[in-house]
Amino acid sequence: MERTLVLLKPDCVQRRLIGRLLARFEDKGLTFVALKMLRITPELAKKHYAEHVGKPFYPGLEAFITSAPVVAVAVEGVEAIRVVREMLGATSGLKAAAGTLRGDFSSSRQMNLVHASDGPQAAARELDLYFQPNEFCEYQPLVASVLNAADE
Ligand code: FUP
Repeated sequence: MERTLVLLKPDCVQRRLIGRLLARFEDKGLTFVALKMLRITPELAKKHYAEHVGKPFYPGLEAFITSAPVVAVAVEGVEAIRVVREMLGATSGLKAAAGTLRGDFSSSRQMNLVHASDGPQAAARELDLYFQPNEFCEYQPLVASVLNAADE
């Protein structure tokens, strides 16, 4: 089992796509174990996008990510980090394959609707940025026995 951070970005919230995008993760069989709406501050943006601070596109990226609320979700599942990244598609909605979230709903590199952690280290760091330890809800999904074989 892995946990990864999914962020539904301001364009997703503004376009009323929260429900449709969250449904895709549930349809896949992934489990939400924490979920909140929040407004990202410039300080949090600099932590989240630490690797991009200082790049030419960063000021625009920060203005965008702080422009409206986001929805942060801790998503759990077998190989969830890779599976979720593949569900998103390539960074730019113009290049993302049809069938992916960005490929189906976005035509932009910046306004690409959704973020997901790109590896185990990023997942741990990003989940810690958005959630306190006591905000994770532990429960046994009753559908688990029909989503995966016992040895998967
Ligand atoms: P991803 O891992 O797919 O979220 O993409 P990156 O970490 O490469 O980029 C982070 C965010 O910066 C993306 F949502 C898109 C945005 N970005 C730009 O707005 N302009 C650029 O030139 C590159 C990235």
